Amino acid sequence: RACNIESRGALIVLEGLDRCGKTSQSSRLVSYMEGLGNSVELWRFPDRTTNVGKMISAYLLNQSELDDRTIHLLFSANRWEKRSMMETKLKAGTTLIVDRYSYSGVAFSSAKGVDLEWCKAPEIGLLAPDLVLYLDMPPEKAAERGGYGDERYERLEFQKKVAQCYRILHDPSWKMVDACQPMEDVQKQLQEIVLDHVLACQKGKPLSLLWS
Ligand code: Z5A
Repeated sequence: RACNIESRGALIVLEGLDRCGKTSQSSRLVSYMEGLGNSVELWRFPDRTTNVGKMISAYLLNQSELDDRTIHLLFSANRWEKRSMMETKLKAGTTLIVDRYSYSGVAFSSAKGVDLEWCKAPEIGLLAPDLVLYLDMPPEKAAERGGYGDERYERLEFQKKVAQCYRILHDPSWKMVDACQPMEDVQKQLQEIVLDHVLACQKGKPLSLLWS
């Protein structure tokens, strides 16, 4: 299903393991796009500022315990509560660079053993990204970067399982970028990839929906 619209912003998602450089590269991409005169915003999931986001944040900080499916649905709800704003911004011509999205949701929950199809179900009907940039990096290398903090999931063994789940989710349209390269090299490759996609959206590529 697709809703036909004219020129619009692009929905660009960065995914990858903890410490692969998503946050650094997302903000660099935003600066780059702004420098070219584009209307662009940096978004991230979880959005810890909402009420749902605050519950997620407490869970990640190990300040609360939640059943695996319950926290999965909260992560999904956190995307649903931003969905209409996302659509409005895109239709108004703003490109969104999004640090983590539904793929993180599915990869992290299925890494705990929750059925993958069950994990995908609540994401169906969210807006599909125009581009997924996967910052590819072995979990061992990622763990060496600045070390892990105290948040839940920041453990090597778990990150290895997450990497396997990302491999299952991966589809040929994803752009894989070697995240072990120096920051500037990764940045350059990302810049080259995004422009074509932004142009396609400006030319009227329709919005589509996830996993439907
Ligand atoms: N989660 C979930 O379970 N379900 C969901 O639906 C969603 C998320 C959306 C949120 O973490 C946690 O929630 C996350 C997934 C789960 N758990 N884990 N793991 P978050 O989003 O708040 O945190 P994060 O995404 O893991 O961010 P991060 O730890 O900050 O990693 P990053 O953004 O990928 O990397 P970075 O901050 O840009 O860089 C990390 C360090 O590496 C930093 O010191 C950089 O200077 C350095 N760095 C970056 N790039 C390079 C290069 N190229 N060379 C050398 N050093 C570099």
